[in-house]
Amino acid sequence: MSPGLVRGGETPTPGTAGGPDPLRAPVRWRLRTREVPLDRPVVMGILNLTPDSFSDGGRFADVDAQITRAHALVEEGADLLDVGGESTRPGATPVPVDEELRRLEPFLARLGEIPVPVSIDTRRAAVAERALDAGVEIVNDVSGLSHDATLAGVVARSGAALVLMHMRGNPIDMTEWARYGDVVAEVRSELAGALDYARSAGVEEARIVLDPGIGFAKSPDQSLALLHRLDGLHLLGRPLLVGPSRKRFLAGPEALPPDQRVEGTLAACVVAWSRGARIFRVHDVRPARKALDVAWRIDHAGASS
Ligand code: HH2
Repeated sequence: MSPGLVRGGETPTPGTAGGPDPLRAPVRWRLRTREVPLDRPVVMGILNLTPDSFSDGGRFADVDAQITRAHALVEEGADLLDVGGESTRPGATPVPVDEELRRLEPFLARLGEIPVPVSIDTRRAAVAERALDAGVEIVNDVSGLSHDATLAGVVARSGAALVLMHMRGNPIDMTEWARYGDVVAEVRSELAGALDYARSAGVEEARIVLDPGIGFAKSPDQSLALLHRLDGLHLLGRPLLVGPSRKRFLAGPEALPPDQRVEGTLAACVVAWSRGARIFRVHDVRPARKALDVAWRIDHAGASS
């Protein structure tokens, strides 16, 4: 058995998972103080306050540059921002919690200047607590509550929204865990376990969205297969977030570097939208906004003609 998200949840049947099928029914995502409608694509802009993130590490070292970047992402069309102080790329060395907090603190102290809801990308309860004190609305845990046993309680007590992402192992060893018989069925079952665990810890279901964890304990082919069969995750009855942005599965035979994976990111987002994903975590907000808005207009063409 693999470590990580392996609580072995049951796969619910449609209509019994509590909540409408996000592929068919417009739903809303309940954050801490407001709700986000999910009938249109929701773009979550990435702001990594790290020296070593695989795509944007080290770009925004001082707090003025971070705040300027946050405003630029909002101006480009981000509905939400996801802020992180620890890289979780394959092979990344974990940072001590004090260092993660130190990286985030100047930005969190100025959180009130950010006009959209902010998510904290962390696996740690202490970091989530500080970010929640500062006013974040969402906790985005790439470990799906498997890293820190106290994080679920922190989320439940705060009334924050929660992104439960699928991974196995940890960033150092996760590539070894990329072994699946049926990647969609196994991701679904393991996410179902994480969802049960979050609910039993007191996190309200309406606040939870699920994420297949593109590139986390997934080979490039497994990431492609998950996007291809993304609708297989709707049985869980919760909205889906995807984070394909600039990831390795987009490198293709040309081995494109991260900054040349923007077009691939857009293709992945649009396909994911058409298979029912509703929230898109991206570095390149402006093109993602444009592409997803066109996808939405195509979906709704004919209604008024
Ligand atoms: N991907 C990354 C980080 N956080 N969160 C969710 N919910 N889904 C994802 O796919 C996801 C995530 C990795 O990307 P990035 O933040 O750009 O890189 P790094 O981990 O190197 O900071």
